[in-house]
Amino acid sequence: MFISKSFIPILKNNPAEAKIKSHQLMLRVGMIKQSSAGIYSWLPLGFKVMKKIEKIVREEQNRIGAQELLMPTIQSSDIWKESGRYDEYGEEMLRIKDRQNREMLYGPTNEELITEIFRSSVKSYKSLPQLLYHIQWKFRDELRPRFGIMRCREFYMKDAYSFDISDEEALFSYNKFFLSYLKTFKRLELTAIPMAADTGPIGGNLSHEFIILADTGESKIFTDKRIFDLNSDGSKIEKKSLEELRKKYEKFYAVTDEKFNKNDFEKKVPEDYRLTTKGIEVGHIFYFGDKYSKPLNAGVDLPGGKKDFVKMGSYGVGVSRLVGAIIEAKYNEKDEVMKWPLSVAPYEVAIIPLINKNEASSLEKSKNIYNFLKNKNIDVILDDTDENFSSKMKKFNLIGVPYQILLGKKSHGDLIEFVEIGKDPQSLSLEQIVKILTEQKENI
Ligand code: 5CA
Repeated sequence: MFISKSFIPILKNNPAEAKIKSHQLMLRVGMIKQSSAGIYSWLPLGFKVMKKIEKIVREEQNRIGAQELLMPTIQSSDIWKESGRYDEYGEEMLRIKDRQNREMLYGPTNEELITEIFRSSVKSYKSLPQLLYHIQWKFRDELRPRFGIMRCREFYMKDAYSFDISDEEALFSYNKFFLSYLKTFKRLELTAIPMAADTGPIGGNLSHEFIILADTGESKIFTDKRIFDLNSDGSKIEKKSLEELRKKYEKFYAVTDEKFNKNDFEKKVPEDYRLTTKGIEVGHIFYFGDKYSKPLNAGVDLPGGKKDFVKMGSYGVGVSRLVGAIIEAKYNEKDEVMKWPLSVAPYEVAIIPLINKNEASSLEKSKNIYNFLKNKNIDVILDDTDENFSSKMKKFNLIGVPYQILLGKKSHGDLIEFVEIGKDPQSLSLEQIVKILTEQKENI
């Protein structure tokens, strides 16, 4: 992409209405535009990041054997009446009437609809387990939408649902998602900690929120610091290995506000390891047994001929919220610099030439480099405007493209000035640059 042809409407200053850095930055560099309260258009730069996040989320769902489908955004109220949640859900649900005066709604979540799909075709335990997911827009008429896309009304969510024959099998499914979430957030270069959490309107009695630390987060958390040193390395997708993984995490006290108990906290966590802080919920998993399968009558034949309701769980990732959450985690406030993880960066490398009357060849040279990198499958953007060098650099530091090629005075001959944001510049050949980028990408 050449910046002169791109649609990246950058603002000169931070918009006054934005209170936290992710909201400020997303408006400032033209990633999103508010269309009405809590509802946003995703402009090319923001959309690109979100799509890259979505791809990683999808890959990690597929890896544990979940199958993707797509349910509609608009649902009939009938199934919600069957489950009893139509009245329960309250004003957060956007209710709509069609021309036949039928009660419809814009889905805030999909437990009912997926159960209805399941019950219409699965009849035997032989077809279980089933792990199904989709990535779709949701609408929740939040009382106080705020912080841009962090708490908005229309948002993009990955929601998965598991169907199993018994509690034991269902917990195996739950643990698969537990692992998959740890892997997903790691690939996004986030440390997301699973914390025992309340289940709210989704229900059930086993639930973990995946939370990343941030002062601007809306979740209050109480945790043992040692949980930050854990990882999922070596875990296999088998019952015992996944059970051990979850136990390894659950050994440490880590809970959200609603689950907090002062006595437990002080008893279980030595003083030096106690951390009370705030975080952003980027994912939430639930186990709720037959809460939906029973009222919706979703049962299967068991081996002995008896019938039972399937045991279900649901598993959400806030795909659009993650765009803001990554900014909150990665933005360097002191230097006013953003650095996207390479895995989701809107562009992987920016070519920033110094273009002035005396250096007409600089643009030519940068176009050659651009084509060379494109051919190597590197996602590159070239700043071909005639802005001065330092304002170009400032702009890219805000956009957060993690690598920059600076074709200024320090690049001569075959040696090019190459910078990874936050690190010292290096003088490298184009081949060396490609090697670095390709190797980095292989690790994602
Ligand atoms: N059905 C379940 C799991 S599939 C469910 O809806 N869970 S949830 O309510 O916890 O939402 C899942 C994720 O969506 C949350 O962890 C959060 O990251 C994201 N999310 C929820 N509400 C909003 C909102 N108003 N704005 C942006 N993201 C949201």
